[in-house]
Amino acid sequence: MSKTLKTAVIGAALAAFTALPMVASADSSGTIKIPTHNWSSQLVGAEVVGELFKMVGEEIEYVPMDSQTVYQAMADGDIDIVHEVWEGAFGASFTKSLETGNVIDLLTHDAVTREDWWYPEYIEEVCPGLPDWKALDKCSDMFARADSGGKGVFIGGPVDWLKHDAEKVEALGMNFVVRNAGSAGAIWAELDAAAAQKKPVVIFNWSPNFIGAKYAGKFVEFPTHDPKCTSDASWGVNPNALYDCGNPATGYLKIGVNKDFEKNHPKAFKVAQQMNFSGPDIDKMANYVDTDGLEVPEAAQQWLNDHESKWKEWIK
Ligand code: TMO
Repeated sequence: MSKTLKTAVIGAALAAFTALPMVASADSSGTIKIPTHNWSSQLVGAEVVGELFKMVGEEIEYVPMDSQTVYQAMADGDIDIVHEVWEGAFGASFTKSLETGNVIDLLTHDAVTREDWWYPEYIEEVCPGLPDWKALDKCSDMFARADSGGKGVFIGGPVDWLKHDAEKVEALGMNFVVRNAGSAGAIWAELDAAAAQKKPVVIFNWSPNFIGAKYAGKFVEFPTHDPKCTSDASWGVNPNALYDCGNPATGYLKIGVNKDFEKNHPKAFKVAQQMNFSGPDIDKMANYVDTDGLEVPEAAQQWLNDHESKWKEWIK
């Protein structure tokens, strides 16, 4: 058999195998299922977590997955661990999964997180009053595009990050429209294109992330987040609407695991209990990929090489 034909046959066999219905719940003889999502620090961190689990003798498998439905998948036992639970984007879905009793809130990383509208600092020269959201709204014309009907354009993240930006625009009566980027890379492309010509642009961004090192910029200050903002319409500046506020400015970053993770994978569970990513850890994981151009596995290796004294403690 020729080499290419052999590869094709093996490929077909693999495809048939992976098409089998997936058996729910990872048993102790099985592999640890780690989800992968659509932003760089998560992809690199997933690889780091997987490498650490391998070091203690576990088998792992990466499962590309929607970043909201992963919480139900973790409750169902199809996913073992979510190592980057961002409060702003995923707090609601995570809380719901905890309420099933099948997911454990394992720990909170040192990294403090924020996810919200963000602009490069040069815009302050032409739009006075920033970072206040009302000032941004007064400057909405500057952010308009040929096809936005005179409204400012906000470049939002992929829809699975579920940021309720359109609801926020509506609740606050802003003269903006939301355009969801298809990927994190598409957001950076919008920013790069605008920054090259010092043109106004307002995008979804988050911290920790690589972008602060590349461009100075600030988050837009919306009315301060309160849990009631997303559950009680009467709360806030608009008494008839939810989402009339910013996202949490000091959000958590957590690890969640399936409730049987400890029983099924005791060695990995011990490692997971010791893990702790700082803000700079998350920054660097993103930066290796988005600025330095490393592939995800290389970026993970780079992080491991540079932080050996840290993770050695976790796998003791
Ligand atoms: C979900 N994210 C961290 C990209 O805001």
